[in-house]
Amino acid sequence: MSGRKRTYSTGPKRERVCLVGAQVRSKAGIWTLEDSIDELAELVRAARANPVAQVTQMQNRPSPTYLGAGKIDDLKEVIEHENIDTAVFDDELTPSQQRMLEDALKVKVIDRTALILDVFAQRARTREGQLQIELAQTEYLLPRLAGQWSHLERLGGGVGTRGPGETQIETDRRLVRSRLSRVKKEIEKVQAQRGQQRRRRTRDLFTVTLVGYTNAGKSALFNRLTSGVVRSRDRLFETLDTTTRQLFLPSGTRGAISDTVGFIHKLPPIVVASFRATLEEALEADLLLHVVDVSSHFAAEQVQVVDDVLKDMGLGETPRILVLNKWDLVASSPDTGEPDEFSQDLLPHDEAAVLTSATAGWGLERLREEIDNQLNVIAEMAGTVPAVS
Ligand SMILES: Nc1nc2c(ncn2[C@@H]2O[C@H](COP(=O)(O)OP(=O)(O)OP(=O)(O)O)[C@@H](O)[C@H]2O)c(=O)[nH]1
Ligand SMILES: [Mg+2]
Repeated sequence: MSGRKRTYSTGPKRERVCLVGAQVRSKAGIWTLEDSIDELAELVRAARANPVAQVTQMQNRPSPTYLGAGKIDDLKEVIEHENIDTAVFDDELTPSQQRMLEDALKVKVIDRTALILDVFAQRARTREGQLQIELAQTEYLLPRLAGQWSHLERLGGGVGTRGPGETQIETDRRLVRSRLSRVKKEIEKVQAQRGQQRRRRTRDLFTVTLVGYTNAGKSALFNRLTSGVVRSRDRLFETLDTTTRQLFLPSGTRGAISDTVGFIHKLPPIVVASFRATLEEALEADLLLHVVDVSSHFAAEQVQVVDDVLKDMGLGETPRILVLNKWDLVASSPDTGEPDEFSQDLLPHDEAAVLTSATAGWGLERLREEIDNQLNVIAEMAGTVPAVS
């Protein structure tokens, strides 16, 4: 063996990021400021940057400048001391807040929405996914673009104000608007095709959709329940596109099952809107499988986020099974195989729930049976007979 040291290329240098969060005391929900910042750090890593510092503030009322003046000074100090390239804020900033903060901090300022869009942009693989991201990014950009020029607009036209500045505003807006309408048209085309396929597929099949927080194990379960090969990885927003496969159940009932994009705390409305079409599979589902990572410290908070998004989408009443996944990580003796008994305390009383481990293969038969039962109940209520293969 040679004693020579090997050198490894580390790729492009990762940006050094300072995480910035604020929470108004009276508005503190079940997410603490700390939980939210921990998750922001995960998102920053998913965007291939390095969270190296954080500055947070509890506030009595929201500040027009996001942080109070004293905290902004603290933040400046951290930025200098830690050699920070980018400050990432845990909420959506208004265009004027963003400009003000960039002026004050002299580093790049990114908000949670832009960060999530960035992660999505890196993940989008299909044409539809790319278009949806482009739509969301363009919609995010439009008011900010206007903001960049608003100091000129405020001058109100007239002598001395017409010039390259004003022409530039108009040109930029026109360009962005025409891009918006082009992207929307293209998306409509792709969706019309998918709608047709879906109608053909679901005419006589029950449809089941996996929904849940990002990284809960939806794709891993999907692969277990079908012979699918959706990529399942330990990083946020691995899946952006919906994949559908046939599902065969113990009683012979046949259905279609779809894997979908994951949800996250403070999911920007722009993202929900542009992914609504992807989530149409969920909108038309007979049954939802709400997958939860039971090993997460935030499991209860994540369930709440998903319930809220589903309610907002008008899916509050769709029958669902709560799938408590990653059970292997919390089972008391993981080496002894699938536990027959589990603490009932973990299970909510008002919903059907099943414990699973997609990686260890636990609970899958119970899950299939539960899906089967529920679909049969739905069929009875609707007076239809489930398709039998
Ligand atoms: N230990 C353990 N790990 C699991 C289990 N299910 C999934 N995982 C792991 O959790 C990570 C995320 O799984 P995915 O299937 O990609 O999760 P997802 O819900 O599809 O995530 P998004 O597509 O990002 O929304 C992967 O590394 C999986 O291997 C499980 O039951 N036990
Ligand atoms: Mg996935």
